[in-house]
Amino acid sequence: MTEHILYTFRRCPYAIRARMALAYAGINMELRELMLKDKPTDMLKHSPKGTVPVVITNKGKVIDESLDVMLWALAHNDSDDWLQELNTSTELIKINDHQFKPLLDKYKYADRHPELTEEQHRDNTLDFIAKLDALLQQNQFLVSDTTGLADIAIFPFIRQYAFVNKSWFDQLPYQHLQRWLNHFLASELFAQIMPKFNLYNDGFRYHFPDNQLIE
Ligand SMILES: N[C@@H](CCC(=O)N[C@@H](CS)C(=O)NCC(=O)O)C(=O)O
Repeated sequence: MTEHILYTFRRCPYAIRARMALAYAGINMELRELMLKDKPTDMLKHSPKGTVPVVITNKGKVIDESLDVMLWALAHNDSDDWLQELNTSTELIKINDHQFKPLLDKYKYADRHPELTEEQHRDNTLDFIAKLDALLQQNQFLVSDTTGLADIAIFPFIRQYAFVNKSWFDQLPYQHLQRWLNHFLASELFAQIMPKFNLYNDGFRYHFPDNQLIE
């Protein structure tokens, strides 16, 4: 049987959330690593919008939005109930993707947005950061005391945010968010989906989630 195919880029937060859900669900796939400036033509043929992640199922269905990839994975297997409190989670993810992410990009690439200083761009992110910390003060994770969809969908963006200036992030008065970030950074699931893969355009393909090179 043909395998499902995953086009991915290691550091992309959307691709990270998708790989975490796919690995958690234990879905076997063929992983194809790419660089954004050199996208495989066969990926673009299936998904001309040219963003990662892209999944092509063994039935030929194209899934090219990261949240849809996560939901597809969890529909196969969700043994720890990541789909709990789905409406609350989806609302939080929407804020992350549509409000926080643009502010994160402006902070991360402040030199491209000289209308404000880096500190001013950073200040604009703090409402969401404080909101997450407040949620994590109430529960161990964002919507309950166990990991859910929102945690995995948002974690890669907070990781990116924290590492813009890690020493600044670490001294923020947001210890719940720091604890939560550290939990996922140290998790086996994150380690499992972050090895460095050679590029599909250089002829390399891998089994996922066991990360074995396909000979
Ligand atoms: N809404 C999309 C966004 C995905 C996205 O923007 N991914 C970035 C990489 S992190 C991308 O592929 N950008 C295309 C490019 O830079 O050429 C999703 O959730 O999958």
